Amino acid sequence: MDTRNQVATAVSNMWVFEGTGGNLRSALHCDRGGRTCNSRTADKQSWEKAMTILNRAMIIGAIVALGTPAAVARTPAPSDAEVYIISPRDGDTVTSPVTVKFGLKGMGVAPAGIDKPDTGHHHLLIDTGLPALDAPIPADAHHRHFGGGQTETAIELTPGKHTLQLILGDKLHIPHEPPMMSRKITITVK
Ligand SMILES: [Cu+2]
Repeated sequence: MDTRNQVATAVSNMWVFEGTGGNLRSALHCDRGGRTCNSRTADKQSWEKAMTILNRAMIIGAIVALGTPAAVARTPAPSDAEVYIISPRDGDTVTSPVTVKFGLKGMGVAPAGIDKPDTGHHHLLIDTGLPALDAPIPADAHHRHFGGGQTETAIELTPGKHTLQLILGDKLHIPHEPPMMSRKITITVK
C-alpha cells in the first residue's frame, strides 16, 4: 500500500509535511501563497507535532500543514523590491557621527503601526548579524528602528571597523517574506 502523500496545496509561510501513519518522509517550507516550496530541515517541535497528528489521523493522503513554530504572520513583500544603503559605501573611511542614507526600491516607507501593502520601515543593524526573521526585530544599540519613517540617520561610532546593514520591518517590526535587507557593508571610522 502506497501511503505517500502528495503536497497539493500550501498556505502562506508554512511547513508542509509529506507522510502518513507515523512515517514522515519529508518537509517542505513554502513561501506566501505556496508558489514555491523548498525542502528544508524541519525543527524538532514541528516534526513531533506533525507525527502526532498523522499518527492520530491515519488518513492516507492527508496533508498536514503547520504554522512555523513562532507562528507569526509575515507580511509579504514584492520579490523585486530592494533595500540598500545609499551612503556610506562599502569600504569607506568616515568620521563620526556617520550619516547613513537608506535606499528602498519597489516598496514604500510607512511609519510603524501603519497597515499599508508593500510598505515597511527601516532598521539599521550595527555590528551585528541578521535578527530572527519570524519575530519582531529587537530594539537596542545594534538594532535601531526608524519607526517614524525616516530614511536617514546620523550615528555615533567609535574609531575602527564597523558593519552596517538595513532590514525592513512591517507595521509590527517583523521582517517581510521574503526579508527585505541590504547588503552588509563594512566601514572604517577614523
Ligand atoms: Cu521597527
